[in-house]
Amino acid sequence: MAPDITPRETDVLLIVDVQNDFCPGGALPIEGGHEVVPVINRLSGAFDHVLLTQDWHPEGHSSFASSHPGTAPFDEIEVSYGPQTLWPDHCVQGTSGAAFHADLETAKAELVIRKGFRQAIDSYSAFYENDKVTPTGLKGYLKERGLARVFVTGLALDVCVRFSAEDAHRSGFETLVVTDACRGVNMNGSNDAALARFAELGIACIESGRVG
Ligand code: VGL
Ligand code: ZN
Repeated sequence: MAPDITPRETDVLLIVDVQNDFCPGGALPIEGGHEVVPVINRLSGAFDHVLLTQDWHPEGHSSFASSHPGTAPFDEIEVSYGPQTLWPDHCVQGTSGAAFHADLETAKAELVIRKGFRQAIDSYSAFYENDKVTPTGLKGYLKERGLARVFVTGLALDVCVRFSAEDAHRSGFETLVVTDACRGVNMNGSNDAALARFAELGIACIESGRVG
């Protein structure tokens, strides 16, 4: 496919959670998670602005099933801000599982947004924590710098990529998801549900080959 989208000075590549724990062999492995790395590395070269997110939980985080006796990973519980899926312990601060995939090119990144570091609240989105109101500061960063269009990539398509793309859209940024630069957990059709929601909201889904 010949590239027909040339990144502008006001575009950002947002790379969500390309961390060891989300790749095969990690604590919360996503099938083919590592396959996004070369796709994202090529895209990074085409953008002036590259931003990373890093899932970054304290030990015993409230999103871990191990913190809730009688539950198992992938159960859903009700918490103060609504339903919360419980996960295996993952991306614990300072561990190798929380590190970026070794082949991910991170040197160009201008900003790393860490999220999920508050004990009592999970944070899927790069913009807002799971209560939908506690900001990470990313919206202000983008607005203040005049960055207007966000290309979202990374892991997981149906969790942190989905929430980040929806919040980018609702925060007033033109939002595109680069589908072959993402992989999902895909529980009960959640990949398709994410794509359907993108279509509903007018979030474009594109192939990485269009960017160059
Ligand atoms: C994620 C589940 C739990 C993600 C983070 O990065 O998509 N998924 N924490
Ligand atoms: Zn997490």
